Amino acid sequence: MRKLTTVLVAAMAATLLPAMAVAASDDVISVGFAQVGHESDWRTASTKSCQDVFSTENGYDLSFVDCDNDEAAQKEAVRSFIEQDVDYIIIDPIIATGWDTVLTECEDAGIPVIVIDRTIDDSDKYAAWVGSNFMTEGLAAGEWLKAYADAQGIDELNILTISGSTGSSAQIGRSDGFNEVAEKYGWNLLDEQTGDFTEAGGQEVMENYCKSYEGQFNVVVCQNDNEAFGAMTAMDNAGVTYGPGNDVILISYDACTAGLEDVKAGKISADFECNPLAAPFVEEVIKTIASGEEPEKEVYMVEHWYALPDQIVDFEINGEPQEMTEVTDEVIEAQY
Ligand code: GYE
Repeated sequence: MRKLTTVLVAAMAATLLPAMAVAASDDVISVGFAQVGHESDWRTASTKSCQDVFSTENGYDLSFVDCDNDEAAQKEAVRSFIEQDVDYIIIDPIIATGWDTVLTECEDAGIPVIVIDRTIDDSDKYAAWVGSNFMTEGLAAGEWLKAYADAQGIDELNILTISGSTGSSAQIGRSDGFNEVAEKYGWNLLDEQTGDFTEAGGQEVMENYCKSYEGQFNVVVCQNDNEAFGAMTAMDNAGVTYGPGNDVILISYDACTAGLEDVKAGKISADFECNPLAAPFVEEVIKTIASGEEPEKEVYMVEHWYALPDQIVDFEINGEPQEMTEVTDEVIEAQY
């Protein structure tokens, strides 16, 4: 771990002896990152964010493990970081529960754990969490749908959901938030099956939906953009039209670049952002811990709700007015 004295000595050495290499090996901060997998554009951006911030040039030694959506492999990865005696462990938990034992092992080893993105719901033995409010995302999608359907004069909503990986906090929050709104307004929730946050999963579920619910649905909610890409392929093949003015209102989450391109193209009706660029905030947490202070336990990412002008409507979440962002080429250009 980088110690203040080491830093000062290194700085002095740099001034006095510029020709000497000053980066002693104990200056390097070792970080183990147990990543969920590589299932989506969101995930690719999250991985890149961590690799960019925790780079060798920035003074880090990053052990990165892609856990390929396998909970057991993820716990193994964390235990291997304990074996390596890394300075910090970052976990993006595949599922929200079952963590207390391994977090206790981290605590016993004296290694601070920083949780990113998805939450751990059955243990608080970690230093900090940096991520998104998935419940808010679900509520936003629901309340937007209410305001949009009202504006369009659509009074019957028959909804199919393609959910994310079952038991992940992203899935739980988005489902709970959206379904709470659906119950409040008495919408017809026809079905909810998992597409595991992948394009192939989204396509497969939508192919089945197109057969089982032919002519019976007018809303499809995909819990991430990659599922929406797959769902669109399935609807194209089944002759179902989607997007503003068509058979189906298509709602998505993440708002990655390709997702926003589909909003701009009039395919996705509204896209609710989830921001994957958490690593700079994680670095702040590490610096706070290294300086001997206690970090904020929860840090929330800032997120936007995206649509084209005709789909931008006023709505509130628990009495709080929400702003929507128009998708333009500049917005797409700047997105992850
Ligand atoms: O929405 C999805 C990814 O955990 C918020 O996981 C993340 C989700 C994201 O695979 O695209």
